[in-house]
This record gives sequence, C-alpha cells and structure tokens, in this order.
Amino acid sequence: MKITGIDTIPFAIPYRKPLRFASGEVHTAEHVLVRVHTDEGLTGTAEAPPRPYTYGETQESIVAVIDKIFAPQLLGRSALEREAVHGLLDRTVGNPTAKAALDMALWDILGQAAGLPVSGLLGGYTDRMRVCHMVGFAPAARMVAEAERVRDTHGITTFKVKVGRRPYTDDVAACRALREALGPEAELYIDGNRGWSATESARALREMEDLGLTFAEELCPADDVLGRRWLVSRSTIPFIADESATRAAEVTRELLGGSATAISVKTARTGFTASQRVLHLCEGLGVEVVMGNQIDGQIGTLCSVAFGAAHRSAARRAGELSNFLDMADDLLTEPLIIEDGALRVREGAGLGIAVDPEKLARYRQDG
Ligand code: MUC
Ligand code: MG
Repeated sequence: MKITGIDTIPFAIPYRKPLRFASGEVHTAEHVLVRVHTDEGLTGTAEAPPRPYTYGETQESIVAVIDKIFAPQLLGRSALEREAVHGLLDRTVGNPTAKAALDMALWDILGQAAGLPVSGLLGGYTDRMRVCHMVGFAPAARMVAEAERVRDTHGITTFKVKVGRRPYTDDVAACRALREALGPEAELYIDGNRGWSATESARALREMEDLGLTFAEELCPADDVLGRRWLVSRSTIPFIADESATRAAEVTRELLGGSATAISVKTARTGFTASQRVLHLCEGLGVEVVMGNQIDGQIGTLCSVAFGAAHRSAARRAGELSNFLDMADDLLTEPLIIEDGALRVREGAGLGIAVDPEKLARYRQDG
C-alpha cells in the first residue's frame, strides 16, 4: 500500500480560557492536521501541536518540514513499513511533533487496513484511562474553583498543578489551597516546566511535604546538571522528566545520570512507535510512566488514550487527557466525553478519527 499524498492543514481554534505555565501560555490551538493518503483509498489522520517553548517547532515549521523534507521522502513508500519510514525521518534532527503526527497517521492506516483498532494493535490492555486534569497558573482561588468544577462535572480526582512561578511560595499556597479544598482522596502532583532553580525547588518540596504529592515534574532545568541531580537525589517523591527526556536516548541519559526517576510519555512528540520504545525502556529499568499532555486537541487526546489504554504500565496511572475541555470547539464529528473520571478509547478500525468537514472549513487557515 503506497503513500500517494500528505496533507498539512494549519488550523486555529481559540481557547475559552488560556493555559498558563512557567515556560509559556496557550490562547489558541494553532495546530496542524496531518493526513496521509494511500493508493488503496485509506487515509490516516493525526494532529501536530507546535510548542515553540518546548521543542522549537511552530505551525509554519511543521507544515514546511513535512511538505519540503518528509513528504518527498515518503511518497511512493509503503505505508505499512514504519521502520523504513522512521529511517528516513530520522535523517532529519528535531521536529518531534511533525514526525509523531506522521507516525500516528501511519498506524491509523495500518489499523484500517487490518480492520482493527490501533489501541488493540498496540497492546489492547484496556478500553479506557482514568483522566488527570492539568491546572494552569491563576490566583489560588481560581485554581481551586477550576479543579472543583472539573471534579464535579467530569468526576476527575487527579490533578497536575502547574508551578514554577516566583516567589515559589505563591505556588506552595496554591497547592495547599487545592489540597484543603479537594481533600485527601484527590491525587495531586506538580509540574514546574523548569521555572525554579534547584534550591527554590528543594525549598518548595520541603514546604509541601505534608500535602501528599505523588510526583514532581521538571521543577528546574535538566541543563543545570549537578543542581538537578542534587535535587532529585533528595526528593522523597518520584521526579518526572518531561521535556528534558523525550527520545529513548534522552530518557536513558537522564535516568542513568540521576536527573529523573519517572518519565512522561507524550504521543504528540513520540507518536506510537517511539513512545513504545520509551515505555518499554522504562519498564525494563523499573521506572514509572505517566501519559502526559502536550496541550492536545481532541484528535491528539484520542491518540494519547489509544496508546495509554493499550499498555499496562501506562494505564496504571491517570493520563493527562482533559485540556481539550478548555477549547471553544474542535474538529471531530463526535466530541470526546469524559465521564466518571475516565475517557474511553474509540471503537472501530484505526484510530476512529472522523473530522467534521464543516468545522475543518471554518478553522483551517490555508485559504
Ligand atoms: C506539560 O506537561 O509540561 C506545557 C508545556 C509543554 O510542553 O507541555 C505542557 C504540559
Ligand atoms: Mg510537563
């Protein structure tokens, strides 16, 4: 089955409420819809979210690298030979979300060709994941109100709290307010997006020791190598590497170097093929994983839950699958629904992504 065409369609959907965190903020989902067409009439679909503050990609760069570099390499190749495709993509460094979208679109084609759901092909462990909601920067009372609304509306009881502001005591106060409002049954962990120094992080962790946090993620930069190792060595909770350890090689380096003790897996940046490499590496090393959120839209979220639910070690913890709730709209004909704190995998062959043509026409930016 040969690849005959690749569409890269930039689109923009506003957020009702922007998401703010230490390394940036998102007001509009300016993503790229990626579609891979084949000579047998099957089309694979995925979504690439540019995150310039994390990977250096922009919406324009994603379109350009696919149109100018990847598409010419892939046209005419078999859509079922992912290893060969990755051999070609890997000749270009960087561009993780562009490569990941192509990988997931190919898995979508594989699933459709086999008449099987991708989640089943990947591992088929379960049909849903518990959902964790990510709470962005705001005054403490607004963060509490958001968490309570999400809990009451969707049954979500796990929250990742964005930290990394200065003074760090503002974030400590927000986490304390969340714990007091949500009670001991809520699961809370924090993500600093490299906003604090190692010493600020250590102080903040000490002052939050009684809050029962499950994890701490990227509190300080991994590039502050010795400071980060010092922090991780004294942390009493697992320390998640997110943006500092994306590819398997980085994961190995950060874990063996003592700069992390758990890993965030994001299909938006490693697709399914490289996410499996990261996941299996973590299993082999005996390290916990969390399914992270790249501030995905509904298409990206569907990919994330398909992968997370497929694997025992990924499905063990709540996945970060709810940020699309803050978007004013989305592209799917049938919107995702989070009920009783869980999101289900889509049934049917492939990934089950059906894009609403009217919505795509409304939000696409390429004329
Ligand atoms: C996260 O887990 O850090 C914010 C920046 C980014 O790259 O992803 C989000 C969420
Ligand atoms: Mg993170």
